[in-house]
Amino acid sequence: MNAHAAIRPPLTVLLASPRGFCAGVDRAIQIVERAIEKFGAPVYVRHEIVHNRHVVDRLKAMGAIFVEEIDEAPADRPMIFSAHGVPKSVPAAAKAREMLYLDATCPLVSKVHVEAQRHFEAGREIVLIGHAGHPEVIGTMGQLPEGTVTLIETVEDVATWTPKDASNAAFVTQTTLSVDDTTEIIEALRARFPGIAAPHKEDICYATTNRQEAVKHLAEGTDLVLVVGSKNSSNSVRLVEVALKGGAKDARLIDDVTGLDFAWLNGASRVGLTAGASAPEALVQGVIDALSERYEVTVEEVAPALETVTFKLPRILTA
Ligand code: 0O3
Ligand code: SF4
Repeated sequence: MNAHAAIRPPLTVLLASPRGFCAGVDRAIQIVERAIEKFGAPVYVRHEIVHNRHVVDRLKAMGAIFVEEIDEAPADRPMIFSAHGVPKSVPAAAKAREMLYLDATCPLVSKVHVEAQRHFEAGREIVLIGHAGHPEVIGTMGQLPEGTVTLIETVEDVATWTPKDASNAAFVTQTTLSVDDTTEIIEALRARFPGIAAPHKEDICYATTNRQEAVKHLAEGTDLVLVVGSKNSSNSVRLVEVALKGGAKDARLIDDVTGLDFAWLNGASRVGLTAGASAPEALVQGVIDALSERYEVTVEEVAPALETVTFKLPRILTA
């Protein structure tokens, strides 16, 4: 051991598991990679395939071009829709332009689209619990005619929703919300509309639930929780909130190790570490490596759930 190593202070890193890529993100990234392999570069992607700067930069280097709307791309190149889902008007426009398109919408987001459609066909008035302006919310609302889905963001919003027939209402949710905040909103909805039609289980997906659960298990008593993820990643931002609510003294979202300010660790002995569903594992390891250069790090995995979910790729890419 050299002299420098001998004076490193001890630091326990509580490493959340599961963390990082979920099955929907893994599938979406593979769709872009395989499409480049099959069709050659460039392939176009509508919106960031997932909300992670590193993922997007890597795919750009491989030959993906990211656009916000399909008319920014030529009609004769493949177009991929992001994991967050798209309004129905988007595939319709792609068909009208005779584009080859691949839908990387997570199957669990598509499931919510189907639920919303079923409620609509059953004549129910629908609320979507979610965050305004998020692409998943735009995609889910865009499954149905404009004005037929009302967005609710908070418990306060519940009081202002006045369906024409209070006995014939339904709700669906964004997949990446805070489980606890959403429970409060659903309780408020049920208190006002006792018969409101609800998802079988809930629309918050398994990956969101498990990542939040793991952070809850480790947050109490930590000096700092680091969440690896990009600022526009809703599920990653939720992990910071869950850590703070769960008792962490501080919690920060960082894109990668370069976002880590060691001043946050002054006096710290227990640090939590996790990653949002769109953040690559190598970035987490980069943080552990950087911490290990300054501290005598002991990594303890906190793993309240095991994940085995995988999703199939579209047939056109596997044939
Ligand atoms: O929805 P969110 O901003 O969390 O999106 P990310 O960071 O790309 O993570 C994947 C989640 C998703 C595609 C929708 O559920
Ligand atoms: Fe699918 Fe959930 Fe991942 Fe979103 S967070 S892509 S819904 S598995």
